[in-house]
Amino acid sequence: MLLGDLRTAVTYDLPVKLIVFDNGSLGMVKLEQEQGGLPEFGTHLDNPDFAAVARAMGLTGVRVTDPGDVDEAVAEAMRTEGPTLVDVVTNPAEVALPPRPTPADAWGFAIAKTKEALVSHGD
Ligand SMILES: Cc1ncc(C[n+]2csc(CCOP(=O)(O)OP(=O)(O)O)c2C)c(N)n1
Repeated sequence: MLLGDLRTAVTYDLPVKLIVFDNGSLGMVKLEQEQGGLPEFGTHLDNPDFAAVARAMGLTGVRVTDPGDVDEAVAEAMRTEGPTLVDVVTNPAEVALPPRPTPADAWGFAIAKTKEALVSHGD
């Protein structure tokens, strides 16, 4: 979804509810790097507050940083008329696993983490 799409939802008063799973990361790319034994590189995202972005675009924006607030935030979004975005900050360590992790994936992950440890200890 692009920024302009948010405004389209406002222009046409679309009753859409958008949920952002904000893990601050190109998580899939990070996983692929790790599978291949490569240290993580360039996958961190310096994300803005997407609820604030949504508000600037005319939607209702709700930001969740505490897991205990998810239920209420979703309920609020469903109660609210018009387009609403819920920005849920998630744990980037909750990495999606490959559908069927293989020993080769595990080996790649071990190599990647070893390289990362060696680089960080070299600081
Ligand atoms: C147009 C396009 N460019 C590049 C890719 C390659 N790609 C696959 S997953 C991914 C990262 C997606 O990151 P994000 O949207 O933050 O989701 P996450 O993997 O963290 O769940 C990229 C760049 C793609 N699928 N489509």
